[in-house]
Amino acid sequence: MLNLDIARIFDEIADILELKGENPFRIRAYRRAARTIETLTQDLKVIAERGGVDELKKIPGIGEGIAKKIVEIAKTGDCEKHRELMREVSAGLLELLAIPRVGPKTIAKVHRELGINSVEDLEAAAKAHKLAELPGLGAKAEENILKGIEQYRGYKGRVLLSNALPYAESIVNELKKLDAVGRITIAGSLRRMRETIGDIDILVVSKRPKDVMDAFTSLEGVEDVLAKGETKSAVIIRGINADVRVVDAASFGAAAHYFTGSKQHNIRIRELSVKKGLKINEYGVFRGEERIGGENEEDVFKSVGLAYIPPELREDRGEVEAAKENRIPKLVAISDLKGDLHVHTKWSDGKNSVEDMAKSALSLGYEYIAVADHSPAVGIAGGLTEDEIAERQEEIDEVNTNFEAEGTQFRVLDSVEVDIKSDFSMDFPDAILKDFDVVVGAIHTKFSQDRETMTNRIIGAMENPHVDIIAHPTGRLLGKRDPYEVDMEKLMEAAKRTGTVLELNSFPDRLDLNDLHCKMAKEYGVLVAISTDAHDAPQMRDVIRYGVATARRGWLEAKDVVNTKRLEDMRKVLKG
Ligand code: DGT
Ligand code: CA
Ligand code: CA
Repeated sequence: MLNLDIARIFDEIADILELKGENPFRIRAYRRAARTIETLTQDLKVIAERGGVDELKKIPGIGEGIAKKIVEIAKTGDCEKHRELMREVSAGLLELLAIPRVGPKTIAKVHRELGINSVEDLEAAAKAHKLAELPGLGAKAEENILKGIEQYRGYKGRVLLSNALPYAESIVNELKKLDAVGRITIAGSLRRMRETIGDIDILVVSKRPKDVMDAFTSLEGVEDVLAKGETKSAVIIRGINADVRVVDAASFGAAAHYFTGSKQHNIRIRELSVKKGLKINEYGVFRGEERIGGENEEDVFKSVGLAYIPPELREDRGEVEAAKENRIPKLVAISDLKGDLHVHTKWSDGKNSVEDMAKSALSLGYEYIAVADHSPAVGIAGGLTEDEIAERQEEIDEVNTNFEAEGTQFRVLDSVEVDIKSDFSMDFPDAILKDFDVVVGAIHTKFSQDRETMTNRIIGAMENPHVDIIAHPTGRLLGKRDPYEVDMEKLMEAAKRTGTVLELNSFPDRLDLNDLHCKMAKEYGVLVAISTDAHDAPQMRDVIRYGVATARRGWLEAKDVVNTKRLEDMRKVLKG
């Protein structure tokens, strides 16, 4: 039982309560608990077994009722409340909740009024214009719902990288405990760190494949065994498909290469091998009948005259040509980062104080953070007023003075995530913006403006002499919200011209800039800031890997990333 499983149960409870139109406060309590649990560093099951309800209640965001349920889940794998609610709704109805743009209130309404129970029902009703007749819904809503269904189908069956990677890592850790398991690796899109994952692929070297198959198909969390063979099995584990294949030690590298893909990359490698009179497949590299390599992945690349290509680049986006000419970039790594230029604190919608965030950053080996709390326009996020800026400044100064006094090289930069308003103005006047160390501009409203307007709105912000960084430049939320329309080429040109940095927001459902945009930024000579947008200290640590992975998929090296620079060098490349 992982923390994520417990969070999933509470989210499902909240979903069903929403469908039933129950008390919003109760719903919010479950959601809050789920969010807290997701980012917790300790294992909840361990806490529940050791300290029970009393110790659980000490965790902020977890009250008596939730704590009792955690104890129950830790003991039995589920709780009665969840089972009871799951009995009340059909699977089809629950599935409707996953459609972007359609909220639980709407679903409850169409279910009650029209007996809609599935995605297919909803689509048919929208197409027959039956929804538009319901109170509170209209033609526009109907159009929106159809768009949402289309988006949903596009993502269906795929999960966010962050939802698959921790599970895959825990499968690997479990299997590693077996004597029968030798080398083991994650393969597939997960090893390439794509932003969404179709299924988990794992390769294992073992002389006793049966032991591996037995262990894998009976792991905790396995919901269904789809296939169990001598060397290959497939299961559904915590809602995600996962494959494990056992291979010989002599084939491990060739298999790792083949099953890491991508398919397009593999095809290119196969073409090269044919030209050299070789055969490359998942079993090895062969000249005629003779195996000339395959134990290590390097064998595959070497045999066709290529330098090693890191998994993140294997998308047939120029990596084969680069490897031929020995110009594979030295990709940026988490250890290159010297700071985080977008975090929140209690002063807006964050959970931790300035000092907590700073200490946490220090423990990650950083030298600076920019506390970019929201500006007032983002009212629900507790935007900073002018008075609060001054009060917050005192706290920042005190934290910095304390670090200096103890000889710690660390600096909190005073910063703001200032709203770029739909009328193109900034949410703070220049007279205020000029005093911040770092200004992060961001769009939070009116995503529906047309492409030209949106492009000019962002370029306008870049032309402001105080705006250093543009946060999450396309506004997308994977699986929930499409990016707004922008002319990315024009944004890149303007960023280059104005010396504005573009953010790669590391939140797993944002990853914005995406991989292709990062590659574009590099080609334009635009610097990227890999930031977390963390709203609490654990997030700062947990989500950065997804941002760095995306930067690597975008070919970025340390020199392309502004927050790999030491403080003084970083400040020199920001405006002013
Ligand atoms: P996913 O699971 O949809 O996120 O994407 P992948 O890339 O993990 O794809 P998957 O799981 O279907 O297959 C894993 C790898 O196996 C894939 O990246 C490349 C390799 N592979 C699978 N089918 C083929 C194929 O028909 N031809 C070639 N050359 N390689 C294949
Ligand atoms: Ca896969
Ligand atoms: Ca697969």
